[in-house]
Amino acid sequence: LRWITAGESHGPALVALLEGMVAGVEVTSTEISAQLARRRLGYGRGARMKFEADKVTVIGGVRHGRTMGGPVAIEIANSEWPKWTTVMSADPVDETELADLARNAPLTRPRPGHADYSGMLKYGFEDARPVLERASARETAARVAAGTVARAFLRQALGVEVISHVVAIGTAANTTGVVPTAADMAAIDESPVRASDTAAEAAMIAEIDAAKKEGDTLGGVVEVVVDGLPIGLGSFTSGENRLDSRLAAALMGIQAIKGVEVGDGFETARRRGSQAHDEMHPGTDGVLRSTNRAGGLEGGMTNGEALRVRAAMKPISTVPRALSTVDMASGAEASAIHQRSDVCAVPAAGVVAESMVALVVAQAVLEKFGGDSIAETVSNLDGYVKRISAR
Ligand code: EPS
Repeated sequence: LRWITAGESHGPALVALLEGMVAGVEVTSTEISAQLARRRLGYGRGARMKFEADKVTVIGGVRHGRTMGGPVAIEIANSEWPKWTTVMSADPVDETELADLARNAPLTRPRPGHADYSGMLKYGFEDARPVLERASARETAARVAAGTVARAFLRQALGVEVISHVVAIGTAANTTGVVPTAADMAAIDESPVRASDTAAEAAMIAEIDAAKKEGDTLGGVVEVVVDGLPIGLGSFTSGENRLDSRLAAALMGIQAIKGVEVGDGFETARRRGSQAHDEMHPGTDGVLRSTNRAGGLEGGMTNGEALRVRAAMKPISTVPRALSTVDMASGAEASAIHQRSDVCAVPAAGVVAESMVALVVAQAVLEKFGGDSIAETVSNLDGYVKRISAR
């Protein structure tokens, strides 16, 4: 399974391509739109989320609500495109018309923390526009669209749901240690910050309000959980086969993610061995564990416990209280670009992280069990499950 996206933040549309998905997975554009709607929510997002709409069209790979085995192509048209037809035109435009457009004024004051500075130098642009258009986290809409197909596959082949919750926003954190289950998802989606703990939710909202008042932005931490995966997805045989390395790469590839933890992650490093691992006991239905500090992964393979990974998002780098920078046109000290921004996009990052985890896990499932149709994948999986449970 592989995927790619194309498109710019203010372009006509984003496109997601997913290749290698088996035939027979039930998925509709309504379902994709529902996932995209989840990504747009969250307390602390900016004005653009309100006036812009994601319009989904499945371009290929699906017929009558089922995948056909070929590449799945999904277009997410941007309802704001009419305002950008000249600035973002793919074809050459009249230079004088462009020069008159305030919207096209060159962006020469790179935002610290953003791709602007290195991108301008690396690609030889005197204007940050072409950098920020593609670096923008708007692109995550396309990942969520592709991820919807992956999560439909996981639900239909394995009966598992990919869920997430916000663990921290700024210094406001959920310290309960309670890991939510699929049954908690509706309540988490109801929470304005997608928190699973009401005390933490109130503190997170207060922290967003305070940051907004002070012209500032906030980051945070999200946790993705997948319970019910078969033992043995991923492999210890080499670094790139380890499922944790693949999950980390996929999560780090999300805009603004600065850290990833598997299970108890960095906390595990502070513990002694006797307190760091998950002891095993004989059970009627296989081995039993009373803890899941490893986050469901040992030796780069799923071990039958809930998969649990966290991603840390930095505060959004378009800071209203503009940061100091250098004007790349004049070389003079300046204030960084700022027109508008979200205060916090951590709740949305949770939905994006779910999508990336769904894609990586679906890829590992297809690698292990293969098949051209979902029925074939399931039959291969059943044979394997029988074999390992006979031991
Ligand atoms: C983004 C900046 C904002 C966000 C955008 C991501 O856009 P603008 O610069 O036009 O205000 O609204 O996110 C989305 C549009 C989206 O759909 O998530 C950025 O710089 O990453």
